[in-house]
Amino acid sequence: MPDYKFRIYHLSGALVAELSLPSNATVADILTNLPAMPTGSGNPQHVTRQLLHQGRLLEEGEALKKRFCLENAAELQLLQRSPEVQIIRPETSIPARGLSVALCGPPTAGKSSILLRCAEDGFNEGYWVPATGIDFRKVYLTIDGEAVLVRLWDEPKRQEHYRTFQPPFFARKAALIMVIDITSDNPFWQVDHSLRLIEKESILTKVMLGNKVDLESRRQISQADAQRFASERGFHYFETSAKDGTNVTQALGFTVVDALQKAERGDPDLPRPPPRSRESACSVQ
Ligand SMILES: Nc1nc2c(ncn2[C@@H]2O[C@H](COP(=O)(O)OP(=O)(O)OP(=O)(O)O)[C@@H](O)[C@H]2O)c(=O)[nH]1
Ligand SMILES: [Mg+2]
Repeated sequence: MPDYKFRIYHLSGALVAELSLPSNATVADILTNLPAMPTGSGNPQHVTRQLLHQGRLLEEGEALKKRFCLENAAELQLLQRSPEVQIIRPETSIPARGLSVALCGPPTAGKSSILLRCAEDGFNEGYWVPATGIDFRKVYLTIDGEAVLVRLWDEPKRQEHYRTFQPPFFARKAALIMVIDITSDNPFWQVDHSLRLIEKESILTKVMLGNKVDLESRRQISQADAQRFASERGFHYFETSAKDGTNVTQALGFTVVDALQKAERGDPDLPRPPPRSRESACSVQ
């Protein structure tokens, strides 16, 4: 049986790809084989993609053989869009879903400042030390209009990790946001050590923030080098400023959408989602 040939176009008419796929392939196989789209901003971005054939939306599981049995070539249109993410203050609706996200990283990289930017859209010039050692804030997002509660945890000082009365900091977190300081001459201090601490945890998504980009003239590490370090360790990389807010919402939104999508997909390689929490009908930690 010959392969099927597909030409995929943007709605603008620009050609996206030409593919040859075996007759037992599905619509999902076409989507998987499409090239990644440039994001423009340089930041990672989630894109939802769907295909149209002669004006009809195709289901992902649809078999190509059944759909195109009379043809050996077809033209399809690609629909794609990014989820719209906003931080909402104050809470305006009851979130349907919730998850816990851990902020961690070297001292003074800006973890507490990222937390404050997310929770209150504020910034402190001085060091900001949480009174209790461990701090967490509730941050409400909307993703395409759906409210999501993010429990954002600030990493305690190192010695707090080892206090016996506290549960391990990284346990039951859906995602990890590692903050590094691009103006530091040792920006990756203890990053690999932290990664060893989370080896056994159910972390779905890892994001690294190269923070303090408002201090560009004091930059010690190039974006390309930081990006390479991050992706070698399985992190998505953003450059942020907790001071002026650059990319903070985008990075948090990406983290949350990615973790929720992975939890929903229920990939067999991923840890099972934990039980439902009180405030959430469909919750992952
Ligand atoms: N210019 C600039 N300064 C920042 C930024 N983020 C944090 N800072 C400053 O960096 C210092 C440390 O910030 P924190 O948020 O306390 O850093 P941290 O990672 O929580 O530090 P520890 O909890 O002590 O490990 C403070 O003086 C902040 O004002 C940023 O994006 N730009
Ligand atoms: Mg702090």
